[in-house]
Amino acid sequence: MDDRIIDLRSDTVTKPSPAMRRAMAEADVGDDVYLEDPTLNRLQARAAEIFAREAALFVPSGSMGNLASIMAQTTKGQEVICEAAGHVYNYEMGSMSALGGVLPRIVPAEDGILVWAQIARAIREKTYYRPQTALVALENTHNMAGGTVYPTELAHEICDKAHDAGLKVHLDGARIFNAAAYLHEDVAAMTKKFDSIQFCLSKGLGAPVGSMIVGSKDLIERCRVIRKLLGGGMRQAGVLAAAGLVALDEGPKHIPTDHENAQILARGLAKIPGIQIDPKKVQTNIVIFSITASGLASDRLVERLKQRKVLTGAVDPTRIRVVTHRDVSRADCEDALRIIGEVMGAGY
Ligand code: TLP
Repeated sequence: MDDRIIDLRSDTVTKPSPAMRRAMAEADVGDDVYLEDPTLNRLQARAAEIFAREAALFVPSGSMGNLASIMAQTTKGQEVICEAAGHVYNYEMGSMSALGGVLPRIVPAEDGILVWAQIARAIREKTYYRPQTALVALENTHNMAGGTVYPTELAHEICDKAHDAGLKVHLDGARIFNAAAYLHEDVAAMTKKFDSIQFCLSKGLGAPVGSMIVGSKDLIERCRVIRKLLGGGMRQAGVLAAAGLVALDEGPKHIPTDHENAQILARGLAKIPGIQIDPKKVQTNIVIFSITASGLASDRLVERLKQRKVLTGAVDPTRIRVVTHRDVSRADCEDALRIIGEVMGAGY
């Protein structure tokens, strides 16, 4: 093995591909605050087309995409039902409360996958003295549950019943293309009942920056105003959109390989003494394993692995996350397994 670093911390770490770099260098640009960036307009039109929706909006990050979608569909003092380990609740700085003035109402679910009965129990009764439930936010794939996928029927059922109860439904689809690859389904059909969808260009699809919100024209116009309010109005963003267009085109083709590599990692990890993981539960590109039986602390193992040029992430004191993406190969995953085995065996 050469000296290269195997970066398994996240699928956010990918570098732009040569095709992206070329497209970025050659992009036609204009000022998007005047709606005049032709490349950004093309990206938004393309995203809307892929999801079979009226409109789409480019935002700098998944966090802003989630927040703008939430703010566009709630008013202050209302509640948003979300899964207890969900990204929107745990990793977005409490922005829905800090900036949106709404409360997360969290519900724990097995493998991060909520079912309607759990959501129904968390809906507030309609009285004037209680906060009112406005929105349900689902996450597909579910990051901290280890990249788990919502069965489409279940997602549809939740949307239908939420709508019947007068609620909107937002999808944090940061990795919706990973879910689509796992299910062999189309993202438009999978997400057709959601009121708003946020997906990331900068994760499995490999773009350097950016996320998209997709939905109705009316939702997107409200999100555009909120994006500006949050400081996310961009100027010649076509250089980023150019990479996003390439990501939409070539990204989904790479995802099945990322999933195969995650399986290689999961099966290999399961054989290392002191590690617990059920490879059958790994559906996409995220592998979370426990090292409880080894008696080691995650931070320490992460540090030792870093010294051996394998980058991983500690989820908590006993669990570690590794994520596959287009910049790690099968050989990299095999090398990483060997190194993890050696480091664990050395009893660090
Ligand atoms: N996730 C990041 C970290 O923040 C944990 C990662 O490395 O996985 N929704 C989901 C499901 C996400 O996993 C993330 C990022 C976001 C939203 C936010 O996207 P960004 O980082 O673009 O704000």
